[in-house]
Amino acid sequence: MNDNTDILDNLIDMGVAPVQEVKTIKVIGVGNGGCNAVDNLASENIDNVSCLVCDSNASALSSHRGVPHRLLLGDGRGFGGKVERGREIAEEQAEQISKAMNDGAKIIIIATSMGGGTGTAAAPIFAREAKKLGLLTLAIATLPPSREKLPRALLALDGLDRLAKEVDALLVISNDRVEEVYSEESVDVGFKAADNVLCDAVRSIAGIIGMIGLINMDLSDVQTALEHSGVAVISTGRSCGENRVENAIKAAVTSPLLNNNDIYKSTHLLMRVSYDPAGSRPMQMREFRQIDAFSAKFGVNTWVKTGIDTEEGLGDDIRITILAAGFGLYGDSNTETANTKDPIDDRVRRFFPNLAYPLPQPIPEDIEEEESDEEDTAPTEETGREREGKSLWEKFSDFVTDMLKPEA
Ligand SMILES: Nc1nc2c(ncn2[C@@H]2O[C@H](COP(=O)(O)OP(=O)(O)OP(=O)(O)O)[C@@H](O)[C@H]2O)c(=O)[nH]1
Ligand SMILES: [Mg+2]
Repeated sequence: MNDNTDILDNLIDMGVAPVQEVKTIKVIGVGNGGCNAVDNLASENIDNVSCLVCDSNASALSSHRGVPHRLLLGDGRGFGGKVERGREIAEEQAEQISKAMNDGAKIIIIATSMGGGTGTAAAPIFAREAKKLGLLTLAIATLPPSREKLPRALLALDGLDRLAKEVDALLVISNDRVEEVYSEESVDVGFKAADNVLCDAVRSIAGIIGMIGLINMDLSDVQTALEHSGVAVISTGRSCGENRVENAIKAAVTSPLLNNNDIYKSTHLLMRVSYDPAGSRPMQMREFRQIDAFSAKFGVNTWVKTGIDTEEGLGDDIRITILAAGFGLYGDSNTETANTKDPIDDRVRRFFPNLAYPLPQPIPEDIEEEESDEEDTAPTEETGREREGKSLWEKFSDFVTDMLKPEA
C-alpha cells in the first residue's frame, strides 16, 4: 500500500493546517456477526483505517480485545432477536452513535449480520447518523442461512431494506452461499472467507484513496463512484502469466460470495491497476486491451476511471482493484424495490434459495380463517399467493411481524 506520510509532512512544513491522527475510513461492526468481521479486520492494521465495534451483549463486546473502540447498546444483556427493542435503544443512543463517528473520518463502512436484534436494528441508525454528518456511507451485510427459517429471513430482508435506504452503497453476502462455496472447509475457514469480503473492500478503498501513481485516483473519485450508488462490488484480484490482467479482473469480480450478477449494469466503475516496474514483466501497453474488453461489457454511459500505480514486491503479478457501483439490490438498475407483483416472494427467492417454498403447511390459524371465507379458492401454488390484492405471502409476513413485536 502506498504511504503518503511524506506528503503530509510537507503540508505541515508549508504551514497548512496541522495534520491530526485522523483516519479517513472508519469501519464499524454492529451486532455479533459484524463485530466478528471487524475484529478480523482490525488485526490487519490497514493504513488510514480505524475500527469500532458495537453490540448489545457486553461480554461479546469485551471479547473483541483487538478493537479498542467499543460502544455498548442497552444494558449489556443483548436484544435476543427483538429488533423493535433494538431499534428503540439504538434511537435513544443515537447521539452517542453520531459522536462515535464524528472524529474526522470521511468514509464509514458498516459491517453487520442481518436477522438478529442488534445489527438489524442498529446498522440502519448508524448509517442514517453517518449520512447526517455528511459522510460517505457503505454497508456490508450478511443474510442468515435458510435453515434459520422464514421469521428471521423476513426480519433480515426488512433490515436490509431499511439499510439500503440509508447508505450510499451496499454489499450483500448470503450465508447460504458461504456454506455452499466452502462446503468442504472448516466453519472457521468459511466464516473467514465471508469476513474477507469486508477486508478486501476496506483494503481496496484504502488503496485507491492512498494511491500515488502514473494516473491517480483519490477520495473524491471514490465519493463520486459510491455516492447514492446502490449495490457495489469492491474487490481485488491478482494474477500472473499471459492473460494476467484478464485473470486478475476475473478474480476480482467473480467473488463467489457476492450477488454480483448485475455488475455490468453499474453506473460507475473505478479500476486500479498495480504492477511492479522492477519485475521481469512490467505491464505492457498491449495489456490495456484486456482492460478494454472488460470495460466494453458495461453500458456506454458508465462513468469509468482507471488509475495506474506501481508497487514493489508484486514481481510479475498484476493486481487489479475493481469498484463497480450503481446496480440495484434486486437486479434493477437502481437501489429501490423490485418491479414485481410480489416483492417479498421475489426477494426470498433471490436471497434464500434454500428456503422451502411455497410456504410450508399448515398455514397459521388466523390466516386460514380469512382464506376460508372465499369460495372455491383452495390455494394452489399460483393463485394462493395473489388474492384480494394481498398475497398469502404478505399475510404470512404480517403474521410473523406481529409475532415478533415485543410484548407490551
Ligand atoms: N457470516 C456470519 N454470520 C453470522 C456471524 N454471527 C452471526 N451470524 C448470523 O447473523 C445473523 C444475526 O445474528 P447475530 O449477528 O448474532 O445477531 P445480533 O445482531 O448480535 O443480534 P441479537 O444477538 O439478536 O441481539 C444470524 O442469522 C447468524 O446466523 C458471523 O460471525 N459470521
Ligand atoms: Mg448478538
